[in-house]
Amino acid sequence: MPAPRTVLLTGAAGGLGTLMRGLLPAYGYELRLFDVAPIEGAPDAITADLGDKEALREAVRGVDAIIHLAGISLESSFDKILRANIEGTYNLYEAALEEGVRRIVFASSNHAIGYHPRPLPGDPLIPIDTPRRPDTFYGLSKSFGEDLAQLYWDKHAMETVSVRIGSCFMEPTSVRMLSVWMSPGDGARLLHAALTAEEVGHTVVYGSSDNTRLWWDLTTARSLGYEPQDDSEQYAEKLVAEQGELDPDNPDHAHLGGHFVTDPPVWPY
Ligand code: NAI
Ligand code: 15L
Repeated sequence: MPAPRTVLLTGAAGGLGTLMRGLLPAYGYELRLFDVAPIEGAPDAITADLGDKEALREAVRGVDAIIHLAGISLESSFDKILRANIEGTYNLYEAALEEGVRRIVFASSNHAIGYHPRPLPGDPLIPIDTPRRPDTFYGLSKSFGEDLAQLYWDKHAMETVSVRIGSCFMEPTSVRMLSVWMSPGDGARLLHAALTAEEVGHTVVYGSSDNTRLWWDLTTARSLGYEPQDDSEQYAEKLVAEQGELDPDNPDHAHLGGHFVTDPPVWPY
């Protein structure tokens, strides 16, 4: 597909949104920013909630594509997840459909499959079609988002790349992250590939760097043209010295989702 020029970036005030605001313009994109939180130094940013359908409709009007990062990014109460991540993502897709936007990149998460046991050294990598096993209401909302994307492709021919992001931060901060980390530079490379690849229909990919300790298979991401440049291994010596290697008998270390599988459920639901 021709490279989109104007891209709506939802969640632009957040951690990943801030990183991508810095990196994506170098690929030639003009970003339109959207977040419920105001963005300092960005007077044109749209400050609105994903529940505001009118604001969403205006935000998507005229853009070539959308990168959808907005939402609650950790476990929360079901009510909050429902409003921001489930209804919010639906509202965005409806606005995009009404305004004729043809391509969305959806920030899914490893927590859609968080209860899956993590591979031990020598085990095969986790394939992209592994059954989903959300570890939280948060992970469940990402699972919903992937299904919503599939429905809008099948019913309306609206394309989505759902990126099951591992951990995208400046540096990995845990031994688990050595396996799932995506450097900001690789994050931008993957988003660019997802925006420009031909005929993606609805494609689900894992979002990680080319980590020595990788847990999942990046073949589908690579098939979009993604060529990761980074490897977390440069941080391994320090992190392992501080934290030790992962212990397979510790449930926080035994699953893809890490501590999300054992964190106490949020109350009230
Ligand atoms: P974040 O929590 O820093 O940013 C999320 C942004 O969404 C915030 O600026 C917040 O104000 C905005 N937001 C929340 N609810 C909203 C609503 N109802 N309407 C409008 N804006 C709303 O999260 P982060 O780390 O930047 O992640 C971005 C996206 O990527 C999230 O969807 C998250 O689930 C996903 N993701 C991130 C990972 C990471 O490593 N950073 C890993 C896996 C998934
Ligand atoms: C996520 O989905 C979260 O949004 C992010 O804050 C990290 O916790 C990441 O997963 C992770 O699994 O490390």
